[in-house]
Parts: sequence; C-alpha cells; structure tokens
Amino acid sequence: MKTFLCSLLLLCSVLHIQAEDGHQLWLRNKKALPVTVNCALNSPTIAIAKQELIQGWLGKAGATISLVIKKDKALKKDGFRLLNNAIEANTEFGLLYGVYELLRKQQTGQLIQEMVSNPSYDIRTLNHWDNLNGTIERGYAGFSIFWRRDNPYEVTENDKKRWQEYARANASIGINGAVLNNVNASPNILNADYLKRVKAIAEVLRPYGVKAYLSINFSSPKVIGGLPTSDPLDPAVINWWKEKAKEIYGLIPDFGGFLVKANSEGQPGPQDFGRTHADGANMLADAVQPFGGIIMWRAFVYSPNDKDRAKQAYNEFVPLDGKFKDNIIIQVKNGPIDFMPREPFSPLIGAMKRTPVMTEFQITQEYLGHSKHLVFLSTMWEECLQSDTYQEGPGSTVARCTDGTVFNQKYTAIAGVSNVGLDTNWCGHDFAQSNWYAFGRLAWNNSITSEAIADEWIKQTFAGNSDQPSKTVHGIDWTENVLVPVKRMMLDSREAAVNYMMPYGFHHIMSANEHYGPGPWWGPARMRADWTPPYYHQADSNGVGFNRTKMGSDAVSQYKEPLASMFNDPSTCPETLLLWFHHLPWTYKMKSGRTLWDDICTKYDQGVKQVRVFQKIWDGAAPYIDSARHKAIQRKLRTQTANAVLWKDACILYFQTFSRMPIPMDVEKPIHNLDEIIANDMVRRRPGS
Ligand code: GCW
Repeated sequence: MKTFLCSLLLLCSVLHIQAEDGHQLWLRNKKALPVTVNCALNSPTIAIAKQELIQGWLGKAGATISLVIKKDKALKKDGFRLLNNAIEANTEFGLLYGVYELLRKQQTGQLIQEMVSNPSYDIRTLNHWDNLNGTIERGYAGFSIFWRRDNPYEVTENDKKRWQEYARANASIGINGAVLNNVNASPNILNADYLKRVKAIAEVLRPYGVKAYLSINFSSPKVIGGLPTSDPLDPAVINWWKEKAKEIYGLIPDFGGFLVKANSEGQPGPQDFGRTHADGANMLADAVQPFGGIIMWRAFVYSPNDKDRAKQAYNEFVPLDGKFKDNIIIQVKNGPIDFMPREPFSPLIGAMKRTPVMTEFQITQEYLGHSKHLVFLSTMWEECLQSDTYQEGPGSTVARCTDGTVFNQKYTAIAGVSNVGLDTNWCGHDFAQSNWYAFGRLAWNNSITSEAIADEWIKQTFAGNSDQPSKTVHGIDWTENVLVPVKRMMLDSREAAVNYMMPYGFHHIMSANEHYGPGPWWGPARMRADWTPPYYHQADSNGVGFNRTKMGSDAVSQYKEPLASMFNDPSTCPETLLLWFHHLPWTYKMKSGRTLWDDICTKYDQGVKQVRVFQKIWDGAAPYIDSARHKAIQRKLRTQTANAVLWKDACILYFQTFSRMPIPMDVEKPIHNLDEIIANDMVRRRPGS
C-alpha cells in the first residue's frame, strides 16, 4: 500500500495532476493571467462578471476589457457582442453571458473574433422534480439542493453556497430559469413558510440572471386555501390565485411564473370540474399577467382507455389551439410517449400554430441508465431539434417551430428536467455533467452541433490539469489520447444505449417503476395496459412492433405529409423507428438483406460491443485524467457493460420465445438465463407492489 501511495504521488508530481472531485464542473480553477476590467455600471451582476474575468482570464496578460451596456439592434434580449477589447450588451445579463463566452473561448483554445450571439429562446429553464421532503423524483445524484426534510425552512450558509454555485454554473451556459419543485407538486409549496424559502433561493439566483419558477398543484385553493372547490371558473378560486400571485410577487418581484402538470398521472386539473386545459391555464395566466409572469402548461396527458397513448396529447391539445392567452406556453415532451431512448418528435410541435409550444427534454437519465450509464444526450436533442415537421413547408424543424422563427409568438422557451442533486459532483456520474452543459448550450443556440458541445465540455472538464504542454488542451498527446477518442465515445454513446436497450423503434420495454433494467415481459393481470411493456412491443408469434399505420392506430396521420406517408410504409420508414410505427413479421426483410429477427439480435450485440470500446477508450485516457475521477468513471463503465449484456440477453431471449428463431452465429451468446433474469427482477420489485 505504502509503495502504491508513493508511486501515485510520484506520478502525480510528474504529470502535475491534481486531485479533483468533479464539484467544479466545467468551471475548474485556472491559473489566470492579469487583466483590467472597466465598467461604468456597478451592480451585483457586474461584480460577478468582473470577478469571473479576473479569476479566469487566459488571454493576453495585462489586457484591458470594457463591459459596456449599449442599445444595439443586432442584439436580442440577453444577447451580446464580443469585440477586441470589449463586451457589449443591452442588459447586464448579456454582459455576463458575454464574459462566460469569452472565457470559454480562451479556455478551449478557440479563435476569438468579433461576434454577435443571441439566445435561441427567451426562457431557458431547468425543471427540478424535487419534492419538499428533499427527495427527487427520477433523481440519481442524491437529495435536493433546495428542499430538505429536517428543518425545512432554515436557510444555512451552506445552502446559500450551493445555490450560488448552481446559479453560476447555469449562468455560464445561459440557463436563466429554474422551476424549483416537482411537477407532481405539493400544494404546500404555496404556503408562507415555503414561499419565504423560495424568496431566499431567488435572491441567490438573481444576480446570475436565473429566475425562480414554481410548479403548482391545481387543487391548491381547496387544499391549502380552504375553499370548497378549485374550479377554475369559480370567482373565489380566481380571486385566490390572484391574491396568491400578488403575495408571491410581493416577495419575489422577478418571479418567473408557474409550471403546471394537470390531469396527468393522477394530478388534479380543470377537467375535474368539466373544464378544459385552456380554462385552467387562462385562469392562472390572468393571475400572473399583471406582474409579467408566464404559465408553462404541460401537454403530458394520457388516459388508460385510449388504444394508443402516443396519440393523446395531440388529440387533446390541437382542438384548443388559439384558445390560450399569450402568456401561456404549452410544454411538450420531445417525443409523443415519454423520454424514451429514441422517439419520433411529438406531432404537437408545429401543429399548434396559434399557441407557443416549448420542448421539454429530460436531462436526468430516467430511461437511459440513470447516473450509472455514460450517455451523452446532446445527440438525441439535436436529432429532435433538427427533425423537420414540414408543418409550414420543408425546413420547419422542431427548433424553428419553437424558437419564434416559424411562428410569431410572444415568448419562446425550452425546458430540461434537471439531473442535479447534493452529490459532490452534482450529477452522480461525471459525464452526466455534460448533459446539463449540453442542455444549456443548445437552449442558448439551438443549431450548435453536439460535436462542438462535446469538444468544449471535454476541454473544460478534463484538460489543463497539468503544466506539461503535451498534457494540455493544445498538446498533441492530449488531443490524440483524450479529446478525439473521448469525443467519439460521447457522440456514439446515445446510439449505443439505444442499441443495447431499445433498437429499431422499440420503446417502453424497461422494468417497471425504477425504469432501469430490461422488463419486456412485465405485465401483471390487473395493471393498466399502457403501463406495461407488452402494450408497446406487441410481440407474438407472427411478429413484433406497434402498428401505428393507417391500418393500425393511425398515429402516422398526426404527422404532416410527406412524413405521414413515409412513416406509414415500412420500406420508407426510417429503420431506427421501424417498430415504433409497424408490427412486422420476424422474417421481415431488412435493408441489410437479413431478417428483422437477425438484425434485432445484431443491434443488441452491437450495443454491448460499443460499450466495451468505451471502456478501452477510457482506460487509454488514464495518464491524462486525475485518478479520482478516472477511477469513478471506469467503475461506472464496468457496470454499464454488465448492464448492457443483461439488456441484450434479456431482450433477445424473451423475444426468442415468440420468434422461435436461432440467435445468429456472429452474435455473442447469452450468459444469462431468461427465467433467472425474470426471477431476480421479480424478487427485486416485489410483484404486486
Ligand atoms: O416519465 C414519467 C416519470 C414520472 C414523471 C412523469 C412526468 C414527474 O416516470 O416520474 O413525473 O413522467 O413527466 O410528469
């Protein structure tokens, strides 16, 4: 042990690698060079901007930079202009974003030229599914940074420090809003004691340009207000919300507004009173309107009775198009079902032409391996944002339908379900930080590539912890052994996860409740069918897949031509979405010339092989990465590989009970038995509970 420690110390001193615990995210300490910063203004935000420049400056030593507020028509909202010796913006937050951009460019070795940068969306929010008792729904990085069970109202210096670090990280990537509590909202969030805490949080976030928002429970007037009803058309209810809004804005003048999950998965909503989503949303919109607040109303709705869950949000919301007040934005998950590893884009996007729509992405990896799997989600979001809806002719991409380019809308917005918790490294997995980072970067600029995002993130997160030129971001060694292969790994990682979990348009075949491992067999007798995997994969001896063609559920018709016809025909439907739209025979001939069955097996196998390659890449990067983070990630990659093998074995063996076809010779043979996998899974999940 002693010799081991000595050699470790020696190695570290040779390579100048310092211990790191991931807490600093992509904002690691730098050996800054001297710089002078001028600004005519003085404010907490400007003080932060100055301090960031002074502690992070890697440009010319002794340079002078001026921060200038200047009306400039080329700049929208919090956009900024970088000049040789100055940053200009319309607002002080614009200046702050400009500072972070300049520092990012310096740190990642990019050429610094005069440039203008405007945000794609006005509102760039994180949604925290944090419960008031400190737990986080679908959170895999510890407890909430905002709420806790014991002494729930006490605000400590530690709390404030965390919130400040959190706000800084958000500002550095352009995120300007945080919904502080779970969409499955406790009515208690609107009680005076909790609102006091919200005020304290908002005060810490404010100088960083991050506004606080809250999720509300639609029954609040009844549950905490003592009213007999929460009917949105009842005058007492209307008044209750108006008074509540006044109270909140009295405490937090720049409060952002409310996020609402209504009539979804058991949450109350206007339909409980025979009213529509528009009735409910409009009533709340009126309450916050005098203060400049907005309502983000979610379209995540589905009922057990419908034959195809994928169609429901569209069916419910499109008829309401044009009925919403202009401070309402409909928040739509990127796919029609639920954050699966791969879905087509939600057909609601672009279809609501007189109502602003925003996309909701899930940063926390509920269906993508939690904080155990390395999956860079940027490519998934890029795929969605660049999907063409054809709604207003070719080029009506999801990005352009939501950012105000295609439709004239008062507000534009985007949301990401946060993966942040109290874990030292914030996100559980060091690479999960890249998803927080990527969400912010795409929210600021929805046409930036995942390649560029990964490049920036790797350099800021792993490079520079060394005095040796070859071990830095500019060194050839570092580029060859870290930057290039790690970037490849990140860019391939989402497709790898799709391959070993749900290839060819499979969806919702994970284990119940915790949504981590495989569970295509799961379907207790009395369970709601649309909560069980067999509803989604529809495997039988004839074939597999959900028939959403015109002869099936006809979900294809919710897409605008040419997409409807393209999806409807298996020969033109992208193979990546084949089983999403089609039920096909096991012997169906794929583009490869092989059977569907053979290709399914091969994809699962390919997913496993890809993760094995990731392990090699990461092992190869060892000399360049501080050992604490290297080891932690290496360990997680081992788990991921073991898990990928389990997914592959479970799915191939389970579907084989229907196909009755042999596993192709070139596919690695299962090392698990199906009955054992199922038995273990059942023990773990206590059947019937
Ligand atoms: O994906 C599902 C999750 C729920 C979540 C819900 C939603 C917050 O399993 O945990 O609830 O979506 O988005 O409302």
